[in-house]
Amino acid sequence: MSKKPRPQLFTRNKNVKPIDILHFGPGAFFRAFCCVYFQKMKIIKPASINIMAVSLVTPDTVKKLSRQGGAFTAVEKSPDGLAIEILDVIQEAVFAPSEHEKILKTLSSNYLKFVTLTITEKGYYYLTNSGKLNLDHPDIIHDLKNIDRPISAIGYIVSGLKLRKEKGLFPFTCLSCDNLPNNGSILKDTIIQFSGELDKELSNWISDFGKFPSSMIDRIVPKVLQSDIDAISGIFDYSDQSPVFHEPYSLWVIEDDFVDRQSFPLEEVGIKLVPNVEKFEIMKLRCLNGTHSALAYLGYLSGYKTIFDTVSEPVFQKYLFRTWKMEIIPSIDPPSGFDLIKYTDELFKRYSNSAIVHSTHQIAMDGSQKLPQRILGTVQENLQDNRSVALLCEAIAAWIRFTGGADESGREIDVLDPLASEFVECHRKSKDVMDLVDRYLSLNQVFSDFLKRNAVFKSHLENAILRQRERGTLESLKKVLKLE
Ligand code: CS2
Repeated sequence: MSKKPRPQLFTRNKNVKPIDILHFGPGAFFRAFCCVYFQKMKIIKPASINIMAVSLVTPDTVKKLSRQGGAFTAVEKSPDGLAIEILDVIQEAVFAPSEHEKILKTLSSNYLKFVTLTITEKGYYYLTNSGKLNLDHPDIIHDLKNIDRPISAIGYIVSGLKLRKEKGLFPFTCLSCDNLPNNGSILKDTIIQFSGELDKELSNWISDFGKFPSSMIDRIVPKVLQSDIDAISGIFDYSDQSPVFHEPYSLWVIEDDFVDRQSFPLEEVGIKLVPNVEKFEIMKLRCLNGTHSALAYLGYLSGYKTIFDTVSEPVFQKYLFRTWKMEIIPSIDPPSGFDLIKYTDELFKRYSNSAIVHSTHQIAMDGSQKLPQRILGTVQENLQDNRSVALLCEAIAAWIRFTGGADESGREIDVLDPLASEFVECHRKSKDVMDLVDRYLSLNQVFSDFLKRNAVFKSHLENAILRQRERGTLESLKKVLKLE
């Protein structure tokens, strides 16, 4: 343990300072990743890191953080032990439905420099197939009608920018920290489309003066369980109801494109600023998130609860290394200075961290939002360039089976996904495996026109589903990997 905690932070009376960063989505990832960097910045520039953390969906984290004056413990876990740090950069945590006026006031304040977001893929309301904002989504319909009382992050940002324009202020920088390729451009496009529906002049102003740098974020942060909180309570000499747990590794790469960059010592705290982040994002999304999702579906169906358990099985180790070598690495043009073999060897070490309990079920959620950028883009390029796709198709087949809602012993799976009811329909109505694959391929949100029409892709999926059903997932993989 590297640090002795200082319990007075949890009860301190804060001198309220103007908010300079407003964050949407104060879940574990934000707190175990962004806040660790912000804490380091605060040491360099004590006056300038005061965060308002806004939860749009649930009040739980806000309640817990508020009771602790915004402070919480970040616990780094490695097989060698724990390292503990208390982070106190959150000045105020608010639950949006009960504090919308306060949020809009902060968004339109002269002091605010940054709006950061970890709202997960579905929080952007964009259609993966077309890149367009989903104007039919009930939240977007609501916000377009009630821009002074929004419910989505997109609605809040546009409402805040509108107020700033009226006051004659500059926009703030909007920094997306979600696992999407070109997350800054996606955010910008959705904001421009949304504001264009309201007022063309506003959307032109945002387009001219707004800044939406893309970023690549990387740290494994599992969901916090009550059992984790209980397990560590014995080692603190204070009570923390809202700790977060993370691995030692961390990398944050941001495009150097800000409204006001001087305010924050970004590079001094280890953030990499680059002219274009795309190569970093593609490398990370395909090598890390792609195999995370593959291991999540294949591992879950084979009875493994965590990534560590899954990669401890030699068949999955073979699957992982062969998938990287044959199907993922050949599709990537890495950022300069990155060796993809070393990079994936390091990923394997990170997955093998026995102290990190990262559940396959957690990673499996929201697959309809994740697969396009994690796996399907790689498969499409491989098909176009005549490379192998068999191993990644095993993972897509496992996703189709997983989202059917029952595991190999017939136990129910809790499928968490915006398309969950569509998946149930696909399985319920399908006559046979060919029909099932056709029904999945017709999900416009997930599959590109190229993949829908590709016969090789379709037959790989059908064969993989049939084989996995007949032999079980693990035995099926052995066959594909020629291990039997
Ligand atoms: C994971 C990611 O939950 C998931 O879908 O793949 O959260 C992953 O742990 C991070 O992107 C690692 O940087």
